Amino acid sequence: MPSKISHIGVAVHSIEEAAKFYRKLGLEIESIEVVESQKVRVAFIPIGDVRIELLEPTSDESTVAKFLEKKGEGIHHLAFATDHLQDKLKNAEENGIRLIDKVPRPGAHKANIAFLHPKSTHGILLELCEESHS
Ligand code: CMX
Repeated sequence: MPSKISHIGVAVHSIEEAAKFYRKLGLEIESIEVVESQKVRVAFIPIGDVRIELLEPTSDESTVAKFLEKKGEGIHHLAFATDHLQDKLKNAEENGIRLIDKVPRPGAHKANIAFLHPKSTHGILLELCEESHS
């Protein structure tokens, strides 16, 4: 079973603008990277052993750009940390859960990730995240 919440993805127009808000609460960005395959720039803000993941689209074709256009800024996805990700995906599919990714793919922070479709999770875009321990 998933072991903890890894991070909470938040769609924003600008990481720099959003960072000003988090700084007022005493929270700082730990790292920023571009995930080319998802056409996003991501910034991680640690809070306890969870992170806020700010997601800024790098292209109009990014799924995050579409989300911002339709819904505006806000919570985009929830990520559960898990091990044995490929097995978890197989198990989820066998249990009738709709997968967006049948095979794990590289995400930020050297993690392997896969998404479950919000239509089969009661409305949340759910990411399963196999965190890197290196
Ligand atoms: N959370 C909850 N529901 C969502 C959602 C989200 N983030 N994004 C879309 N939906 C819902 C919509 O509200 C819509 O519901 P209705 O039909 O009831 O209106 C439905 O899903 C379809 O939405 P859409 O706008 O037509 O979007 P698409 O079907 O084109 O894409 C999704 C939706 C989830 C399949 C797509 O965003 C996806 O593949 N996401 C996974 C990849 C991703 O999000 N990458 C960015 C982050 C990368 C990272 O963290 O590294």
